[in-house]
Amino acid sequence: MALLFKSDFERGDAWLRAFAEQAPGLEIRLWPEVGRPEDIDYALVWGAPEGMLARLPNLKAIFSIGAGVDHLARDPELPADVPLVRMVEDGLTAGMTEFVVMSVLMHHRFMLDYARQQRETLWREIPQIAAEDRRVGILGLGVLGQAAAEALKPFGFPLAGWSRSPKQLAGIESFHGAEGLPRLLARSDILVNLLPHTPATERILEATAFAALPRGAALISVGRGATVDESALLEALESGQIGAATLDVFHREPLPPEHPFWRHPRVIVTPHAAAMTMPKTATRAVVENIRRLEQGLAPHNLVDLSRGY
Ligand code: NDP
Ligand code: OXD
Repeated sequence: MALLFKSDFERGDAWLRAFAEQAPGLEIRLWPEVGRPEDIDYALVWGAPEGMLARLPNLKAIFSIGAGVDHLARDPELPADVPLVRMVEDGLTAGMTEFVVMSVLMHHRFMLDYARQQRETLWREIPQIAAEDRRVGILGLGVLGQAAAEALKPFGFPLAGWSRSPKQLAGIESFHGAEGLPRLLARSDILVNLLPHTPATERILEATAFAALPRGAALISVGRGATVDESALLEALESGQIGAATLDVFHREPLPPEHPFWRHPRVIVTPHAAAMTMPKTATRAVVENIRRLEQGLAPHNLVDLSRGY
């Protein structure tokens, strides 16, 4: 059995070690050394060139190295009859949970303001706000959104989330669908965007959405850049409607050097680094799904391409 590995990241060695430990019988081929295309049973990919997967005639499944599958869904030649599996693994979930908790706390405790004050050698205490008076809203209540919400619970923030389908989650006020979005926004002093990029979420955070937030709200955007109208966000930052933002994902990545976000005093930029797939734990998830597929079972975390995630 052979698996073709293609990633943009230089972490091939870690994956090879993990597969050697966890699935010694599985032959791993590192793209572009494909060998005979008909030998490839599985593909584990990030940043695959368009048409690459269509040229593997015996593929049994495509595994995305990322939780998001927009990088694959945009391939016009993506084989529609091959199961597409997104990445759900403990290392990635832990990384995103850390990043969201860190970012929420940074905005909650005015760290951007204190950093500016330090540059100005200004010793001034900013009145603290109790967590119970700071409402956090999470767009996307899937694997990562729910994990982040659980980790935020002990701090005492009033929590709410928004999803496509209705949810009942203990301690999290849940909104869904088009009519639920403005209601979620209106009660979010800190908004966490963990939405996938699909046709339905493209630029969903635009001027009207920003206007629906409480004045001065903070935005933490870690899902996909394409879900945010960046010009509208800049305007909302200029007007003070959005008080501060942590942005990890962008329309164009790497973020071009001339982009105003880089130098905006109310913006923290990170280079799409909120969470990384961890080879050791991710290999466990892939190997378990290969075992299921070989037994004729459906894999976990199958993507529904009609929804786009
Ligand atoms: P899931 O598929 O588990 O969750 C997606 C959530 O978004 C679900 O709650 C879903 O609703 C909701 N959703 C999707 N479309 C809509 C819509 N049109 N309206 C309302 N809600 C919608 O994904 P994950 O939580 O695992 O990952 C989320 C995203 O995070 C990924 O797609 C990826 O883009 C991004 N990501 C970013 C990383 C980074 O480093 N910056 C790292 C990892 C992931 P429902 O529950 O009803 O299906
Ligand atoms: C992902 C990502 O989708 O890293 O996992 O962006």
